[in-house]
Amino acid sequence: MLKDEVLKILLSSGSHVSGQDISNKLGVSRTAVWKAVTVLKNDGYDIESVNNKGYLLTRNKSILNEAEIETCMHLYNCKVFPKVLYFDSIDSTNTYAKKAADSIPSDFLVVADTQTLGRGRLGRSWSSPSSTGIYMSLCIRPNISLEKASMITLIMATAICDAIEELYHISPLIKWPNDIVINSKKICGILTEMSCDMDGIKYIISGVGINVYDTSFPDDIKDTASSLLLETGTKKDRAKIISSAIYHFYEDLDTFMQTEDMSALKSKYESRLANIGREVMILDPKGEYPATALGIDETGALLVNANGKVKRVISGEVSV
Ligand code: BT5
Repeated sequence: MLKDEVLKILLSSGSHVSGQDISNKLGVSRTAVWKAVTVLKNDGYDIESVNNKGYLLTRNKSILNEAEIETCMHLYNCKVFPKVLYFDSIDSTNTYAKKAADSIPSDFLVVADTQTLGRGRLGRSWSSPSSTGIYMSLCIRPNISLEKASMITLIMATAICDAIEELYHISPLIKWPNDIVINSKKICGILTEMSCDMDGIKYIISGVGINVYDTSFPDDIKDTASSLLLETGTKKDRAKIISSAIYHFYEDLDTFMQTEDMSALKSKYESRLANIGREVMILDPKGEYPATALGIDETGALLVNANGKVKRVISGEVSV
C-alpha cells in the first residue's frame, strides 16, 4: 500500500522530507503522497507539514504495523529479515504461524496487537490485552536435529534480554527455561513449538509475549506479573523492541549454529540466569525437590546440585 511506503520513508528519515522527494522515490504524484499522508494522520500518526520543507513524522505514539516493524528491522540491519505478518487481533500468533508455515517457505514473523486465545505452555493461557504488549511468533527452519530444538527457547530468551537491556538500560533475568523477570516479576514468556517429519525438523516457532505498557493485570497474575513500563517508568516503541530482539536472536542463532549447542552462548545465558547459586524448587512431574541452581550445560539443560549430586533438569519448571 502507498501509505506504508510513505510511512517507511518518513520513519527512516530523522528530518523533513519534501513531497517532491517522496513522489520521485515512489514514482507517484505529489497529490497521491499528500493523500497517503492524510490517511496516515487519520491512522493516528503525528505528521507535521511545513511549507518549503515537507513532511516530518514526530514520534510520540506507539503504533504497531508491518511498515513500522519492517522499517525498524532495516535500521537494525538484521542479518535475516523475516517476512512480517501483522494483525490487529488474532487468536494466537503461534497458532497462526503453524498454519502459515506450510505455505511460506522463508522465515517469517507473526505479530499481533492483541490475542483472543494467547497460549502458554501445557495448555495454560497468556493474557494478551490490546495496545499494551508484544505478541509475536518467529518461524525459522534451522537444519538441526530434533533434540536440539529446545535450545531455541534459550536463544530467544537471551535475545529478549539483550533488547530490553539495550533500550531500557536495565538487566532482566531469565527464569529457566522460558520466563523473563524484572524484580522477580514475570514480564515475558516464551512458547517454542515445532513440527517435524521423517527427515527431521520442518520448522520451529518461537512465540514471545512481552508486557510492555500494562499498568494492571487480571487477578490471577497480578502478584506475579509486571510490565516494562511499570518496572522502568519508561515507554519504548514496540516496533523497536521487536526489531532489536529479532536482530539479537539471529546474531545468537548464528553462533549457536556453528556448534549446534550452547557452548559459545553458555556464559552469556548464565550471566542472565536468575537464582544462580541459590536454592530453588525443581517442579519435576515425578515429584518436587529442592536444589541449588548451578548453571546450564551445552545442551541447555539446567544443572542443579540436589543433595550433593549434580543433576541435569531437561524439562519442567523451577520455582523460587
Ligand atoms: C509462557 O507459558 O510463559 C509462554 C507464553 C508465550 C506467550 C506468547 S504470546 C505470542 C505467542 N502466541 C501464543 O499464543 N503464545 C505465545 P507458561 O510458562 O506456561 O506461563 C503461563 C502462565 O503465565 C499462566 O498460567 C499465568 O500464570 C502467567 N501469565 C499469563 N499471562 C501472563 C502475562 N501477560 N504476563 C505474565 N504472566 C502471565
